[in-house]
This record gives sequence, C-alpha cells and structure tokens, in this order.
Amino acid sequence: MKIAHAEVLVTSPGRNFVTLKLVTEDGLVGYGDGTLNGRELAVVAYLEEHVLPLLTGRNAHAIEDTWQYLYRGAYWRRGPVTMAAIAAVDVALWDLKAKAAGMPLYELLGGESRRGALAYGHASGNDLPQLFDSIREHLDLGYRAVRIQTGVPGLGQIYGVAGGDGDRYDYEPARRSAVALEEVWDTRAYLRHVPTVFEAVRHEFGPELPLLHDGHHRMTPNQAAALGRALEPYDLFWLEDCTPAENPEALRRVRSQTTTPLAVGEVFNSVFDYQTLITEQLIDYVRSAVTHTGGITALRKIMDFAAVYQIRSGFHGPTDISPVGMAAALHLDIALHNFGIQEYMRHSPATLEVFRTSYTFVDGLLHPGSTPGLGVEVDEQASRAFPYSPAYLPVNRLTDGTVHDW
Ligand code: EZ4
Ligand code: CO
Repeated sequence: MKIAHAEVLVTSPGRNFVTLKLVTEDGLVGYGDGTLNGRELAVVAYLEEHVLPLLTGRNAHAIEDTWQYLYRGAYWRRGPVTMAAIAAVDVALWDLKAKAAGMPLYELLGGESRRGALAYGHASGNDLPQLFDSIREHLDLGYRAVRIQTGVPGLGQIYGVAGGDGDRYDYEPARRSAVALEEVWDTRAYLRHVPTVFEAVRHEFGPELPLLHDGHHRMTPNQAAALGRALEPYDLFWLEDCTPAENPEALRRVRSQTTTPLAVGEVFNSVFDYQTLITEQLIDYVRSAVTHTGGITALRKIMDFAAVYQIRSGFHGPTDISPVGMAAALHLDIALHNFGIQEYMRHSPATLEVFRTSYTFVDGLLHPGSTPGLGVEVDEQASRAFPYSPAYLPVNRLTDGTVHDW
C-alpha cells in the first residue's frame, strides 16, 4: 500500500482547519488534522515544503517507521508546528490502515474498552443567571459533565465566557479577528470570585454533576494552591492549567497543598513535557490533543506511560480541533483503559457540512461509530466555499497594561 499522492487542504467553515489528505496507489484516501489555532499556515508550509516531498512512494502501512523518520530524521525535534505536521501524517496513515483493514480504527488500537466516552461541554455566563441557563442548555443537549467559566466583577469580556448575546459559545467565530483582541485581567479579583460561583452552582444543581474549570495558565503556584483549596468543598472533576505550562516544578507546590484534581497539557507537544508531571504524579489528567502531540502513535505512548502512575486521559476537544482530530481522539478514548473524560464543544453546522462525521453523542457519551477508518470524510467541493481568513486568539493584559499569561 504505497502513498501515491499527498495534499494539504485549507478551509474555514466557521473557523480555519488544516487537513492532510493522503491517497494510496489503489485509491484509498486517508485524512489527518494539522490545525494549530492562530498559526495554521505555518503547519501548511511545514507540510508542503518539508514533509509532502518525503511521503510519495512510502509504504503507508509503516506508521511507526514514518513517525520516527519525520521526528528523528529532521534533527530539529518537537515544537507545536512540527508536532502538528507529524500528527497530520500519523492520523492520515492510521485512517488508511483501518480503511484497508475494513475496520473502525479503535479495533486496531485494541478494541472497545467502554460503551462510550464521557464528554464535557463548556457552560459559561457573564453572571450567574446566564451561567445557569447555559448549564441547563448543556444538560438538555445530553451532557453529563460541564466546564464552568464566568465573568469576573470589575472585568470586561474575558476568554472562555460567551458574550451573552444568545450566540452559541465557542469564542470563535464570535471573537475571531485579523488582529488579536485584547482583554483585561486581574487574578486577585478572579480568585475572590470563582469559589462563590461554584458554591452557587452546587447549590442549584446538586452534588452529582461533574464540574470542571480552566485556569488558562494564569496563576502563580501559590495562587493555584489557594484556589485548589478553596474549591475542595465543591468536589471538582478537575482544575485545568492552573500555572504556566513551561515549568512542571510549579505543580509540586500546587499538588502538595490541595487534593483538587489537576489537568495539564493542551499546549504540550511531546512526552518529554510530561516526564516530571507523570513520574512524580503531579497531575491526574493528560490534556493533550492527538493533533498537537504528534498523532495517535505518540499520544498512545504518553497514555501508556501515564497509566503506570494512575493518570488518565482528558483530551483537548475545542472547536479548533477539526472533526478529523476529534474522531482520532474518540478512537483512542474508546480503546484506552485509562480513559478519563473527553472535551467536546460541538462544531458548527458549516464545519459539519465540510467534514462528514460518523461519531455519535448519546446520553452524554461519545462514540466514534463503526465506519472503517476514522469515520470522517471531507467534502472538498463544499470546502472551497470557505477560504482561509486570519483569526487570532485574544491577548490578555493586566489592568496596568502588562501582557499576562494565558
Ligand atoms: O484555549 O483551544 O480547554 N480548552 C481550552 C481551549 C483553548 C483553545 C486554544 O486554541 O483552553 O479553548
Ligand atoms: Co484549556
């Protein structure tokens, strides 16, 4: 099964997506997601200039060898652009292998370990009434776990919170812009406010509903420790990205001070980013996306390493992971023993017009479906109606104008 043709598809049905398409000599088509939010065209150039010329004529079945060839062979290792490009190739090869086998991909990863993958959605509001409406809306959609983000009194619009104009919340396209928007941030105001929100949510919705929260890397270790402690009475499923991710040692301080479960890793791209966090059991959940971590081949190995330390998965699943990347995550979710939860924000109708998915969401559980391969096909004709348009995440500044962490 030789690769005869390789091509990068760029489309923006609601937001930008980068998809690698591989075609074999006998006409099988495989897709991989290489979308890197706000830096999409860097991955396109990496693939087109430096990877595609190496793929034609290669044995499409040799997934491990191709991964090692692209990772070790380049000399320059890791980094989000490189690893997203490798992920696109890796996932497209897994799609091809599973299509050639006539099986859904999870069968090649060991088969089903569960009926479905527990998903969490993003509930948010500028104030409590808006937040409660958003939680109810998610429960009505079938979600059985929700992430909670709210506005902070005294601050304006902040990341992770819907505008409140009735638009569906996914930050973009509502907040997309060719020049990054700037938001104002105050960590002390945030720390005072968040525990009162969880108190109110538990009072309204009871003790059972799994609740999550994302700190977006904005706290110091001491601030994160204090927040973790303050949230202990509300029994969070996890507190995500509490401190900037480059410094794993920071989590030692947080970990020693609170039993609130910790999730880290959506900006990581390699097993080495996790080495200290896993071996010292400083986290409870691996947040990586298949798309940003070098694909299924690499993330599977991270999860096997994590399993030794009782650490489970909680893969990144915002709308900037394409349906191809989401399907790849779901096949792993179903196959892994140490699955924890899957983030699932739901793509827009325009996105799903271009990417035809076969995954399902029933009673709060996602399943990748039984179509051979990943179960996602790209309608290239439909995709041509949605050209690339630059869109950046907002930038965060303190009240005095200092650029702050994400
Ligand atoms: O900010 O996907 O937990 N989810 C998140 C996401 C990320 C975006 C960045 O591209 O933090 O919303
Ligand atoms: Co996050």
